[in-house]
Amino acid sequence: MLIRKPSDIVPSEITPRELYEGRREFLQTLAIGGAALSFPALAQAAKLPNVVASQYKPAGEANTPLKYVTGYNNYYEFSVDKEEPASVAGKMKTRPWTVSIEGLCAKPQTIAIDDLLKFAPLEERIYRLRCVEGWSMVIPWIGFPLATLLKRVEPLGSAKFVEFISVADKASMPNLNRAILDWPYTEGLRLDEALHPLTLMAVGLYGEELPNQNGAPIRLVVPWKYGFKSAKSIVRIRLTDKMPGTAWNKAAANEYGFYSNVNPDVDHPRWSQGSERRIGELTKRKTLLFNGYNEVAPLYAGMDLKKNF
Ligand SMILES: Nc1nc2c(c(=O)[nH]1)N[C@H]1C(S)=C(S)[C@@H](COP(=O)(O)O)O[C@H]1N2
Ligand SMILES: [Mo]
Repeated sequence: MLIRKPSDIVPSEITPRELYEGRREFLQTLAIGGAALSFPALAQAAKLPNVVASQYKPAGEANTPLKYVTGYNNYYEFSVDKEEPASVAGKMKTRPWTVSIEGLCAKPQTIAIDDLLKFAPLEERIYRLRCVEGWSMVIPWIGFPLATLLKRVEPLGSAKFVEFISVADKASMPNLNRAILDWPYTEGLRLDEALHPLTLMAVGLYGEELPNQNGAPIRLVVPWKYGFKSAKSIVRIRLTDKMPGTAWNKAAANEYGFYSNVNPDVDHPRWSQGSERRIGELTKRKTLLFNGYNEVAPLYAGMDLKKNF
């Protein structure tokens, strides 16, 4: 088994293959319609009933076509290639599945996924997802606010942060044998960020249950932060009094901070954050502070966002 220190991770493993190989035609191909890419046929997914229509929709921006949303993914437990998760992730079993919510709360509990699906009215919310690598999508998610779930366990006054822990399923995830990240994949939010109404527990997209490669059966979506904050296939949520370590921060602290708010003025050491390419489009667009979700600005009042990146 290959165990390496984070400092041994070579950029080729954390840079999209199409970029370091200089496949410049790649995104163009995506824009033209994916002719050169073989997107696998979609597995039969269950339609989610009684979904409330969205009040959340970026004005004047088209949804990213389903084949890109489900065919171009970051899911490192399965592959560091973006086209592979679609065909590899199908092996992961998402039933039975439970999520335990524990730590500094009065009523810790473990909830089965099928109860979570009925747990709160499901709403469609169309959010931008901005990856730190410089691409973005507009995705019609289906889910419920994380706040609904957190309020149910009654966080204690001492709880200040929330840690999210993804599944580490050796049977289906080939990369768990490689020290690419410190598995299981973990992420974290400050409690007030976690309680913000924009923070969503997503259980579906485009009207159906989440495909495995997008984080089935339940994943986080934090639309004003870089995509990696939105942990997939969550099994455990922990309330804590200390800022939790996160998988990417442990791998490269100078590249991935705890906050990771989308910010065009704070560049990543290897990627400019000033602009982004919407998957499926040819011209780049300017990246917006907080990914355009200005309503979260009060969460960071008085904070130096260059230091707290
Ligand atoms: N468990 C887990 N969650 C993860 C990742 C991952 O590799 N493993 N990748 C992150 C990154 S870098 C991004 S950009 C988004 C991509 O979500 P999508 O494939 O649904 O677009 O998932 C995030 N959540
Ligand atoms: Mo990402």
